[in-house]
Amino acid sequence: MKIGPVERRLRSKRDAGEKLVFLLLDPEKDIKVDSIKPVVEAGVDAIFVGGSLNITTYDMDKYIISVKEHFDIPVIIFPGGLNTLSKYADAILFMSLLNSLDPYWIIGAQVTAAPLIKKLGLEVIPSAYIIYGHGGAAGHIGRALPIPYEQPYITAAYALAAEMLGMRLVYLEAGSGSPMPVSPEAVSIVANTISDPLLVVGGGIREPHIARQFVDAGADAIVIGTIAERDPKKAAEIVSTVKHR
Ligand code: 1GP
Repeated sequence: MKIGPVERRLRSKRDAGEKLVFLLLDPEKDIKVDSIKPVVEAGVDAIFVGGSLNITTYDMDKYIISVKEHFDIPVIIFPGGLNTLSKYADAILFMSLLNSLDPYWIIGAQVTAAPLIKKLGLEVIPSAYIIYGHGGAAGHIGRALPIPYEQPYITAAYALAAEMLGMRLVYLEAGSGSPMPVSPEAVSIVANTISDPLLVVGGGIREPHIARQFVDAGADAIVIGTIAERDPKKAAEIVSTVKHR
């Protein structure tokens, strides 16, 4: 699968030494676009739209249209299932949950989704999704065997396997709203193990210094979601800390 324009843009920023911030918006929570304006304007590079439960394709379409009316940055689907596809997005993280115990989340959903994604004409970013520590709703729904917090080398082995399989983005996920984010040590070990994939870290990032720790450890991008819903001012601080470090 060729690299499309959205991924090219993200990679060229990364290759120029820039660190990236993605804002995750879950249509189920129906966050008003106006409330997250200061967060986006602080320098968010792309908006992820998706979630684990209670989202119809109609919700996805409606929400993405409204996000695109307000902001001129790429909207990327962060899929929670076949119900989260939308032709209005600019791209999709075509993810395999590598540490799921259920083949459905490793390859089953992808087989069903692939022809639909082709029909919708969405840009595909081949991605590995690796669930770590707490795991949150994604870990539960995705039947993950989360990697223990104190075993960063296991995370690195998954990430390396992902790169060897040709995946171009590796997403280390602690789970949305997780009480504990991924360990900076795991991020550093993974960053030193893989060379090409975009390394994305998310789940439980609520403080600027934590975000900073991850990018300093070698993450190319961080994802914030919950903090932008609860405290947009703090979320904007996180964004500017990463963008202007
Ligand atoms: C979840 O990593 C994202 O997939 C964001 O997590 O909601 O905890 O910021 P938070």
